Amino acid sequence: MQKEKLKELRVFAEEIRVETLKTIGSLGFGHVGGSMSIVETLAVLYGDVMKVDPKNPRWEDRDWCVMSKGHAGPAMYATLGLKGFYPVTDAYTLNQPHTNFPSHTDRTKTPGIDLTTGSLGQGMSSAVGAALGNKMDGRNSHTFVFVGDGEADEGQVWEGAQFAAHYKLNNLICFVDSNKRQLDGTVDTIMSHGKGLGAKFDAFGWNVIDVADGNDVEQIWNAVQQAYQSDAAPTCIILNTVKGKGCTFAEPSGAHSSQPTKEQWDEAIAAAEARLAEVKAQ
Ligand SMILES: Cc1ncc(C[n+]2csc(CCOP(=O)(O)OP(=O)(O)O)c2C)c(N)n1
Repeated sequence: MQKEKLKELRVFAEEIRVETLKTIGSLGFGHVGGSMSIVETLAVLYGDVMKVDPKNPRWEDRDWCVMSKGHAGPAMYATLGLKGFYPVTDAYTLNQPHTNFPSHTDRTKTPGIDLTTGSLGQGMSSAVGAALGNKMDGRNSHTFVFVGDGEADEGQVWEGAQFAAHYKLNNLICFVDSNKRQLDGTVDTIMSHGKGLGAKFDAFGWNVIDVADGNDVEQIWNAVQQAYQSDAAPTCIILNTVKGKGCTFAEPSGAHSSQPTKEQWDEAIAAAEARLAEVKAQ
C-alpha cells in the first residue's frame, strides 16, 4: 500500500474512534469496548476497499457490510457519517426516542446500513444470503460481515458458515473480532473455542487468514487483498484486537459496556482527539 494511503487510513481510523466516542458519549453509556476494537477495519473498508456511494446507499452493485455484532452500531454510524452518508453529528441522537440511530444497526432507519442485526448470530446468516443473492445476480460485489468471538458461541454462525462453504461464496469475507472478551468475561473462561476459531472455520471449508495485530490498518488491508484471491471459498479473517482499544476508560478494563462519568468521557474524547492530531502530524 502506498505511504499516503496508509496515513489516510490511519487518520480515518482515529477519526472514527473520536466520532464513535462522541456518539456513545451523547447518550452517556453504551458498547464502547466492541466498537473500539473494529475501527481500523472499518477505516480500511470504507476508506479504501469497499465500493459504496454515499449519495445512493442502495446502489445495487455496491459492496455490503453487515455488523453481525450489532451492538457495535455506533462505530458504523461514525464511519458512515464521516464517509458522507449523513452529517456525522446526526448520530449524536443515539438510541433516543425517534432516532435513526438505534444502538444496534437497523437497515430501515440508517442510510448505509445494509442489514438489520442485534440478535447475535443472525447477521452471519443474513450476510450469507446477501452474498449468495449477489452471486446469483452476477454482481461483482463482496459482502463483509463482522462476527464477535463471543457471538461465535451461537450455533447459527456455524449454520451460515457451512452453507457459505457449500455454495463456494468467495465473495463473502467474515471478520472475526477476536478481542478475547465477551459480555461478562473472557472468551476462554465463559465458552472456549477448542482449537480456535481459525481452526473451526478451516474445518468448515473456509479460507482462513490470521491478522496478528487486528488494530493495524496495513495488516488488515493486506489480509483483504489476500482474501480477494480466494477462487472457491469464503474467507475468514481473524482479527487479533484489543477490546476498548484507544479509549482511556474502556481499554484498561476491557469492559463490554460502559457508563463512565462526564469527566471520564471528556478525558477519553480529549485523548482520542490528541491521538488523531498525533497521527495527522506523523
Ligand atoms: C442472541 C443474543 N444473545 C445475547 C445477546 C446479548 N449480548 C449482546 S453483546 C453480547 C456479547 C457478545 O460478545 P462478543 O461477540 O465477543 O462481542 P464484542 O466483544 O466484540 O463486543 C451479548 C451476550 C444478544 N445481543 N443476542
